[in-house]
Amino acid sequence: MATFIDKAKIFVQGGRGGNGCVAFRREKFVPKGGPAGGDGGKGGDVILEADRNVHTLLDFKYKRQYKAERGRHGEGSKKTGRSGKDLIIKVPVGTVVKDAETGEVLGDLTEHGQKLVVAKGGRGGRGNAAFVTPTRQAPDFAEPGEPGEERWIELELKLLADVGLVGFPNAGKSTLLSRITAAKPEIADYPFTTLRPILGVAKAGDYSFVVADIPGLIEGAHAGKGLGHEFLRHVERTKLLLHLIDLTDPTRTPEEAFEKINEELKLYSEELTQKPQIVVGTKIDALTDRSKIEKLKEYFNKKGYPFFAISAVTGEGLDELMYFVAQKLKELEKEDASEG
Ligand SMILES: Nc1nc2c(ncn2[C@@H]2O[C@H](COP(=O)(O)OP(=O)(O)OP(=O)(O)O)[C@@H](O)[C@H]2O)c(=O)[nH]1
Ligand SMILES: [Mg+2]
Repeated sequence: MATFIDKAKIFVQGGRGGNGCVAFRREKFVPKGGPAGGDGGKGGDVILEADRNVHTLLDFKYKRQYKAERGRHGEGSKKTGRSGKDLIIKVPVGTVVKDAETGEVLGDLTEHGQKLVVAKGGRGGRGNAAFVTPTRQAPDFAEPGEPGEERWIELELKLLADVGLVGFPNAGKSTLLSRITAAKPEIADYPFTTLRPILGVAKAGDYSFVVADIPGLIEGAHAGKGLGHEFLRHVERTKLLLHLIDLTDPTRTPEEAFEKINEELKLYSEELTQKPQIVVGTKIDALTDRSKIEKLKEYFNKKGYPFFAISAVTGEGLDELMYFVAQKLKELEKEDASEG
């Protein structure tokens, strides 16, 4: 299975507790009434919550500091300060949480809705009303609030690829991966540049998904030609395939390329050909005659496959493709959920 570990390190800090208050009741004719300073409110906790609608740890690369709200200070008339709100951070189901310093596992969020407090808010300080004793009728001091817990934590997620890239060598699979994710696969103008699967996290709007780039397939791969097709097991569990076809390839037509690769997929496993496939014509920046794009679209649509034409070099067509892939994945997820 193509898995890779998505990791993030973030700083979490519980809210500080509010200070206790020093106050005295105001009463007519009494210069100093009884002590009436309320307690400070508790600081908010920082809580992680597993959410099935979050898929990657990508967001944590951009925002690293998470602080819960502080508690309000106590007030006169023995009024306790309001507690700080908890800060709830949504993480993907399957996230393992560790203390970054000690490596201690703090929790394993395996189910939707599961919560883990990673930084407790500080206790509120007691107000002076709390310090009254028989011998000390008018304490003029109160406690400060306690600071919230703080620490660096490490989030770790084992990912399965959602989307697999298939196609002949040189089709532009690795170039596409490098364009839509932060992965840095090797890219070269000779076949079999990619020797083992590489995964990256792609983002379309607020939706992210994992893409697996695999070595190129050739005719006869099932019989061990080229790199064989053993690595196809890495795309077996993906939800959909992007079938990349080099539209500038002089050695075979796009239609032929499509058929040949599908024959190979079928020889590996019938199931693989049942997966939704999106046909992606590549390198359109280098295409001299663009008139064939429309015809190809018609051809593949008629066969029941969506078709997109892109250039991973200039970026043309990528936004549309990524948007479509995200929509499709969301649909497939919904079907999955309704099937239980
Ligand atoms: N002009 C142009 N060239 C591209 C484009 N995408 C990829 N290429 C070139 O095509 C060649 C092959 O690209 P790769 O991304 O390595 O192809 P691959 O499908 O990963 O190949 P293998 O790993 O060997 O299976 C490289 O020279 C790329 O620079 C594109 O959109 N436009
Ligand atoms: Mg490659």
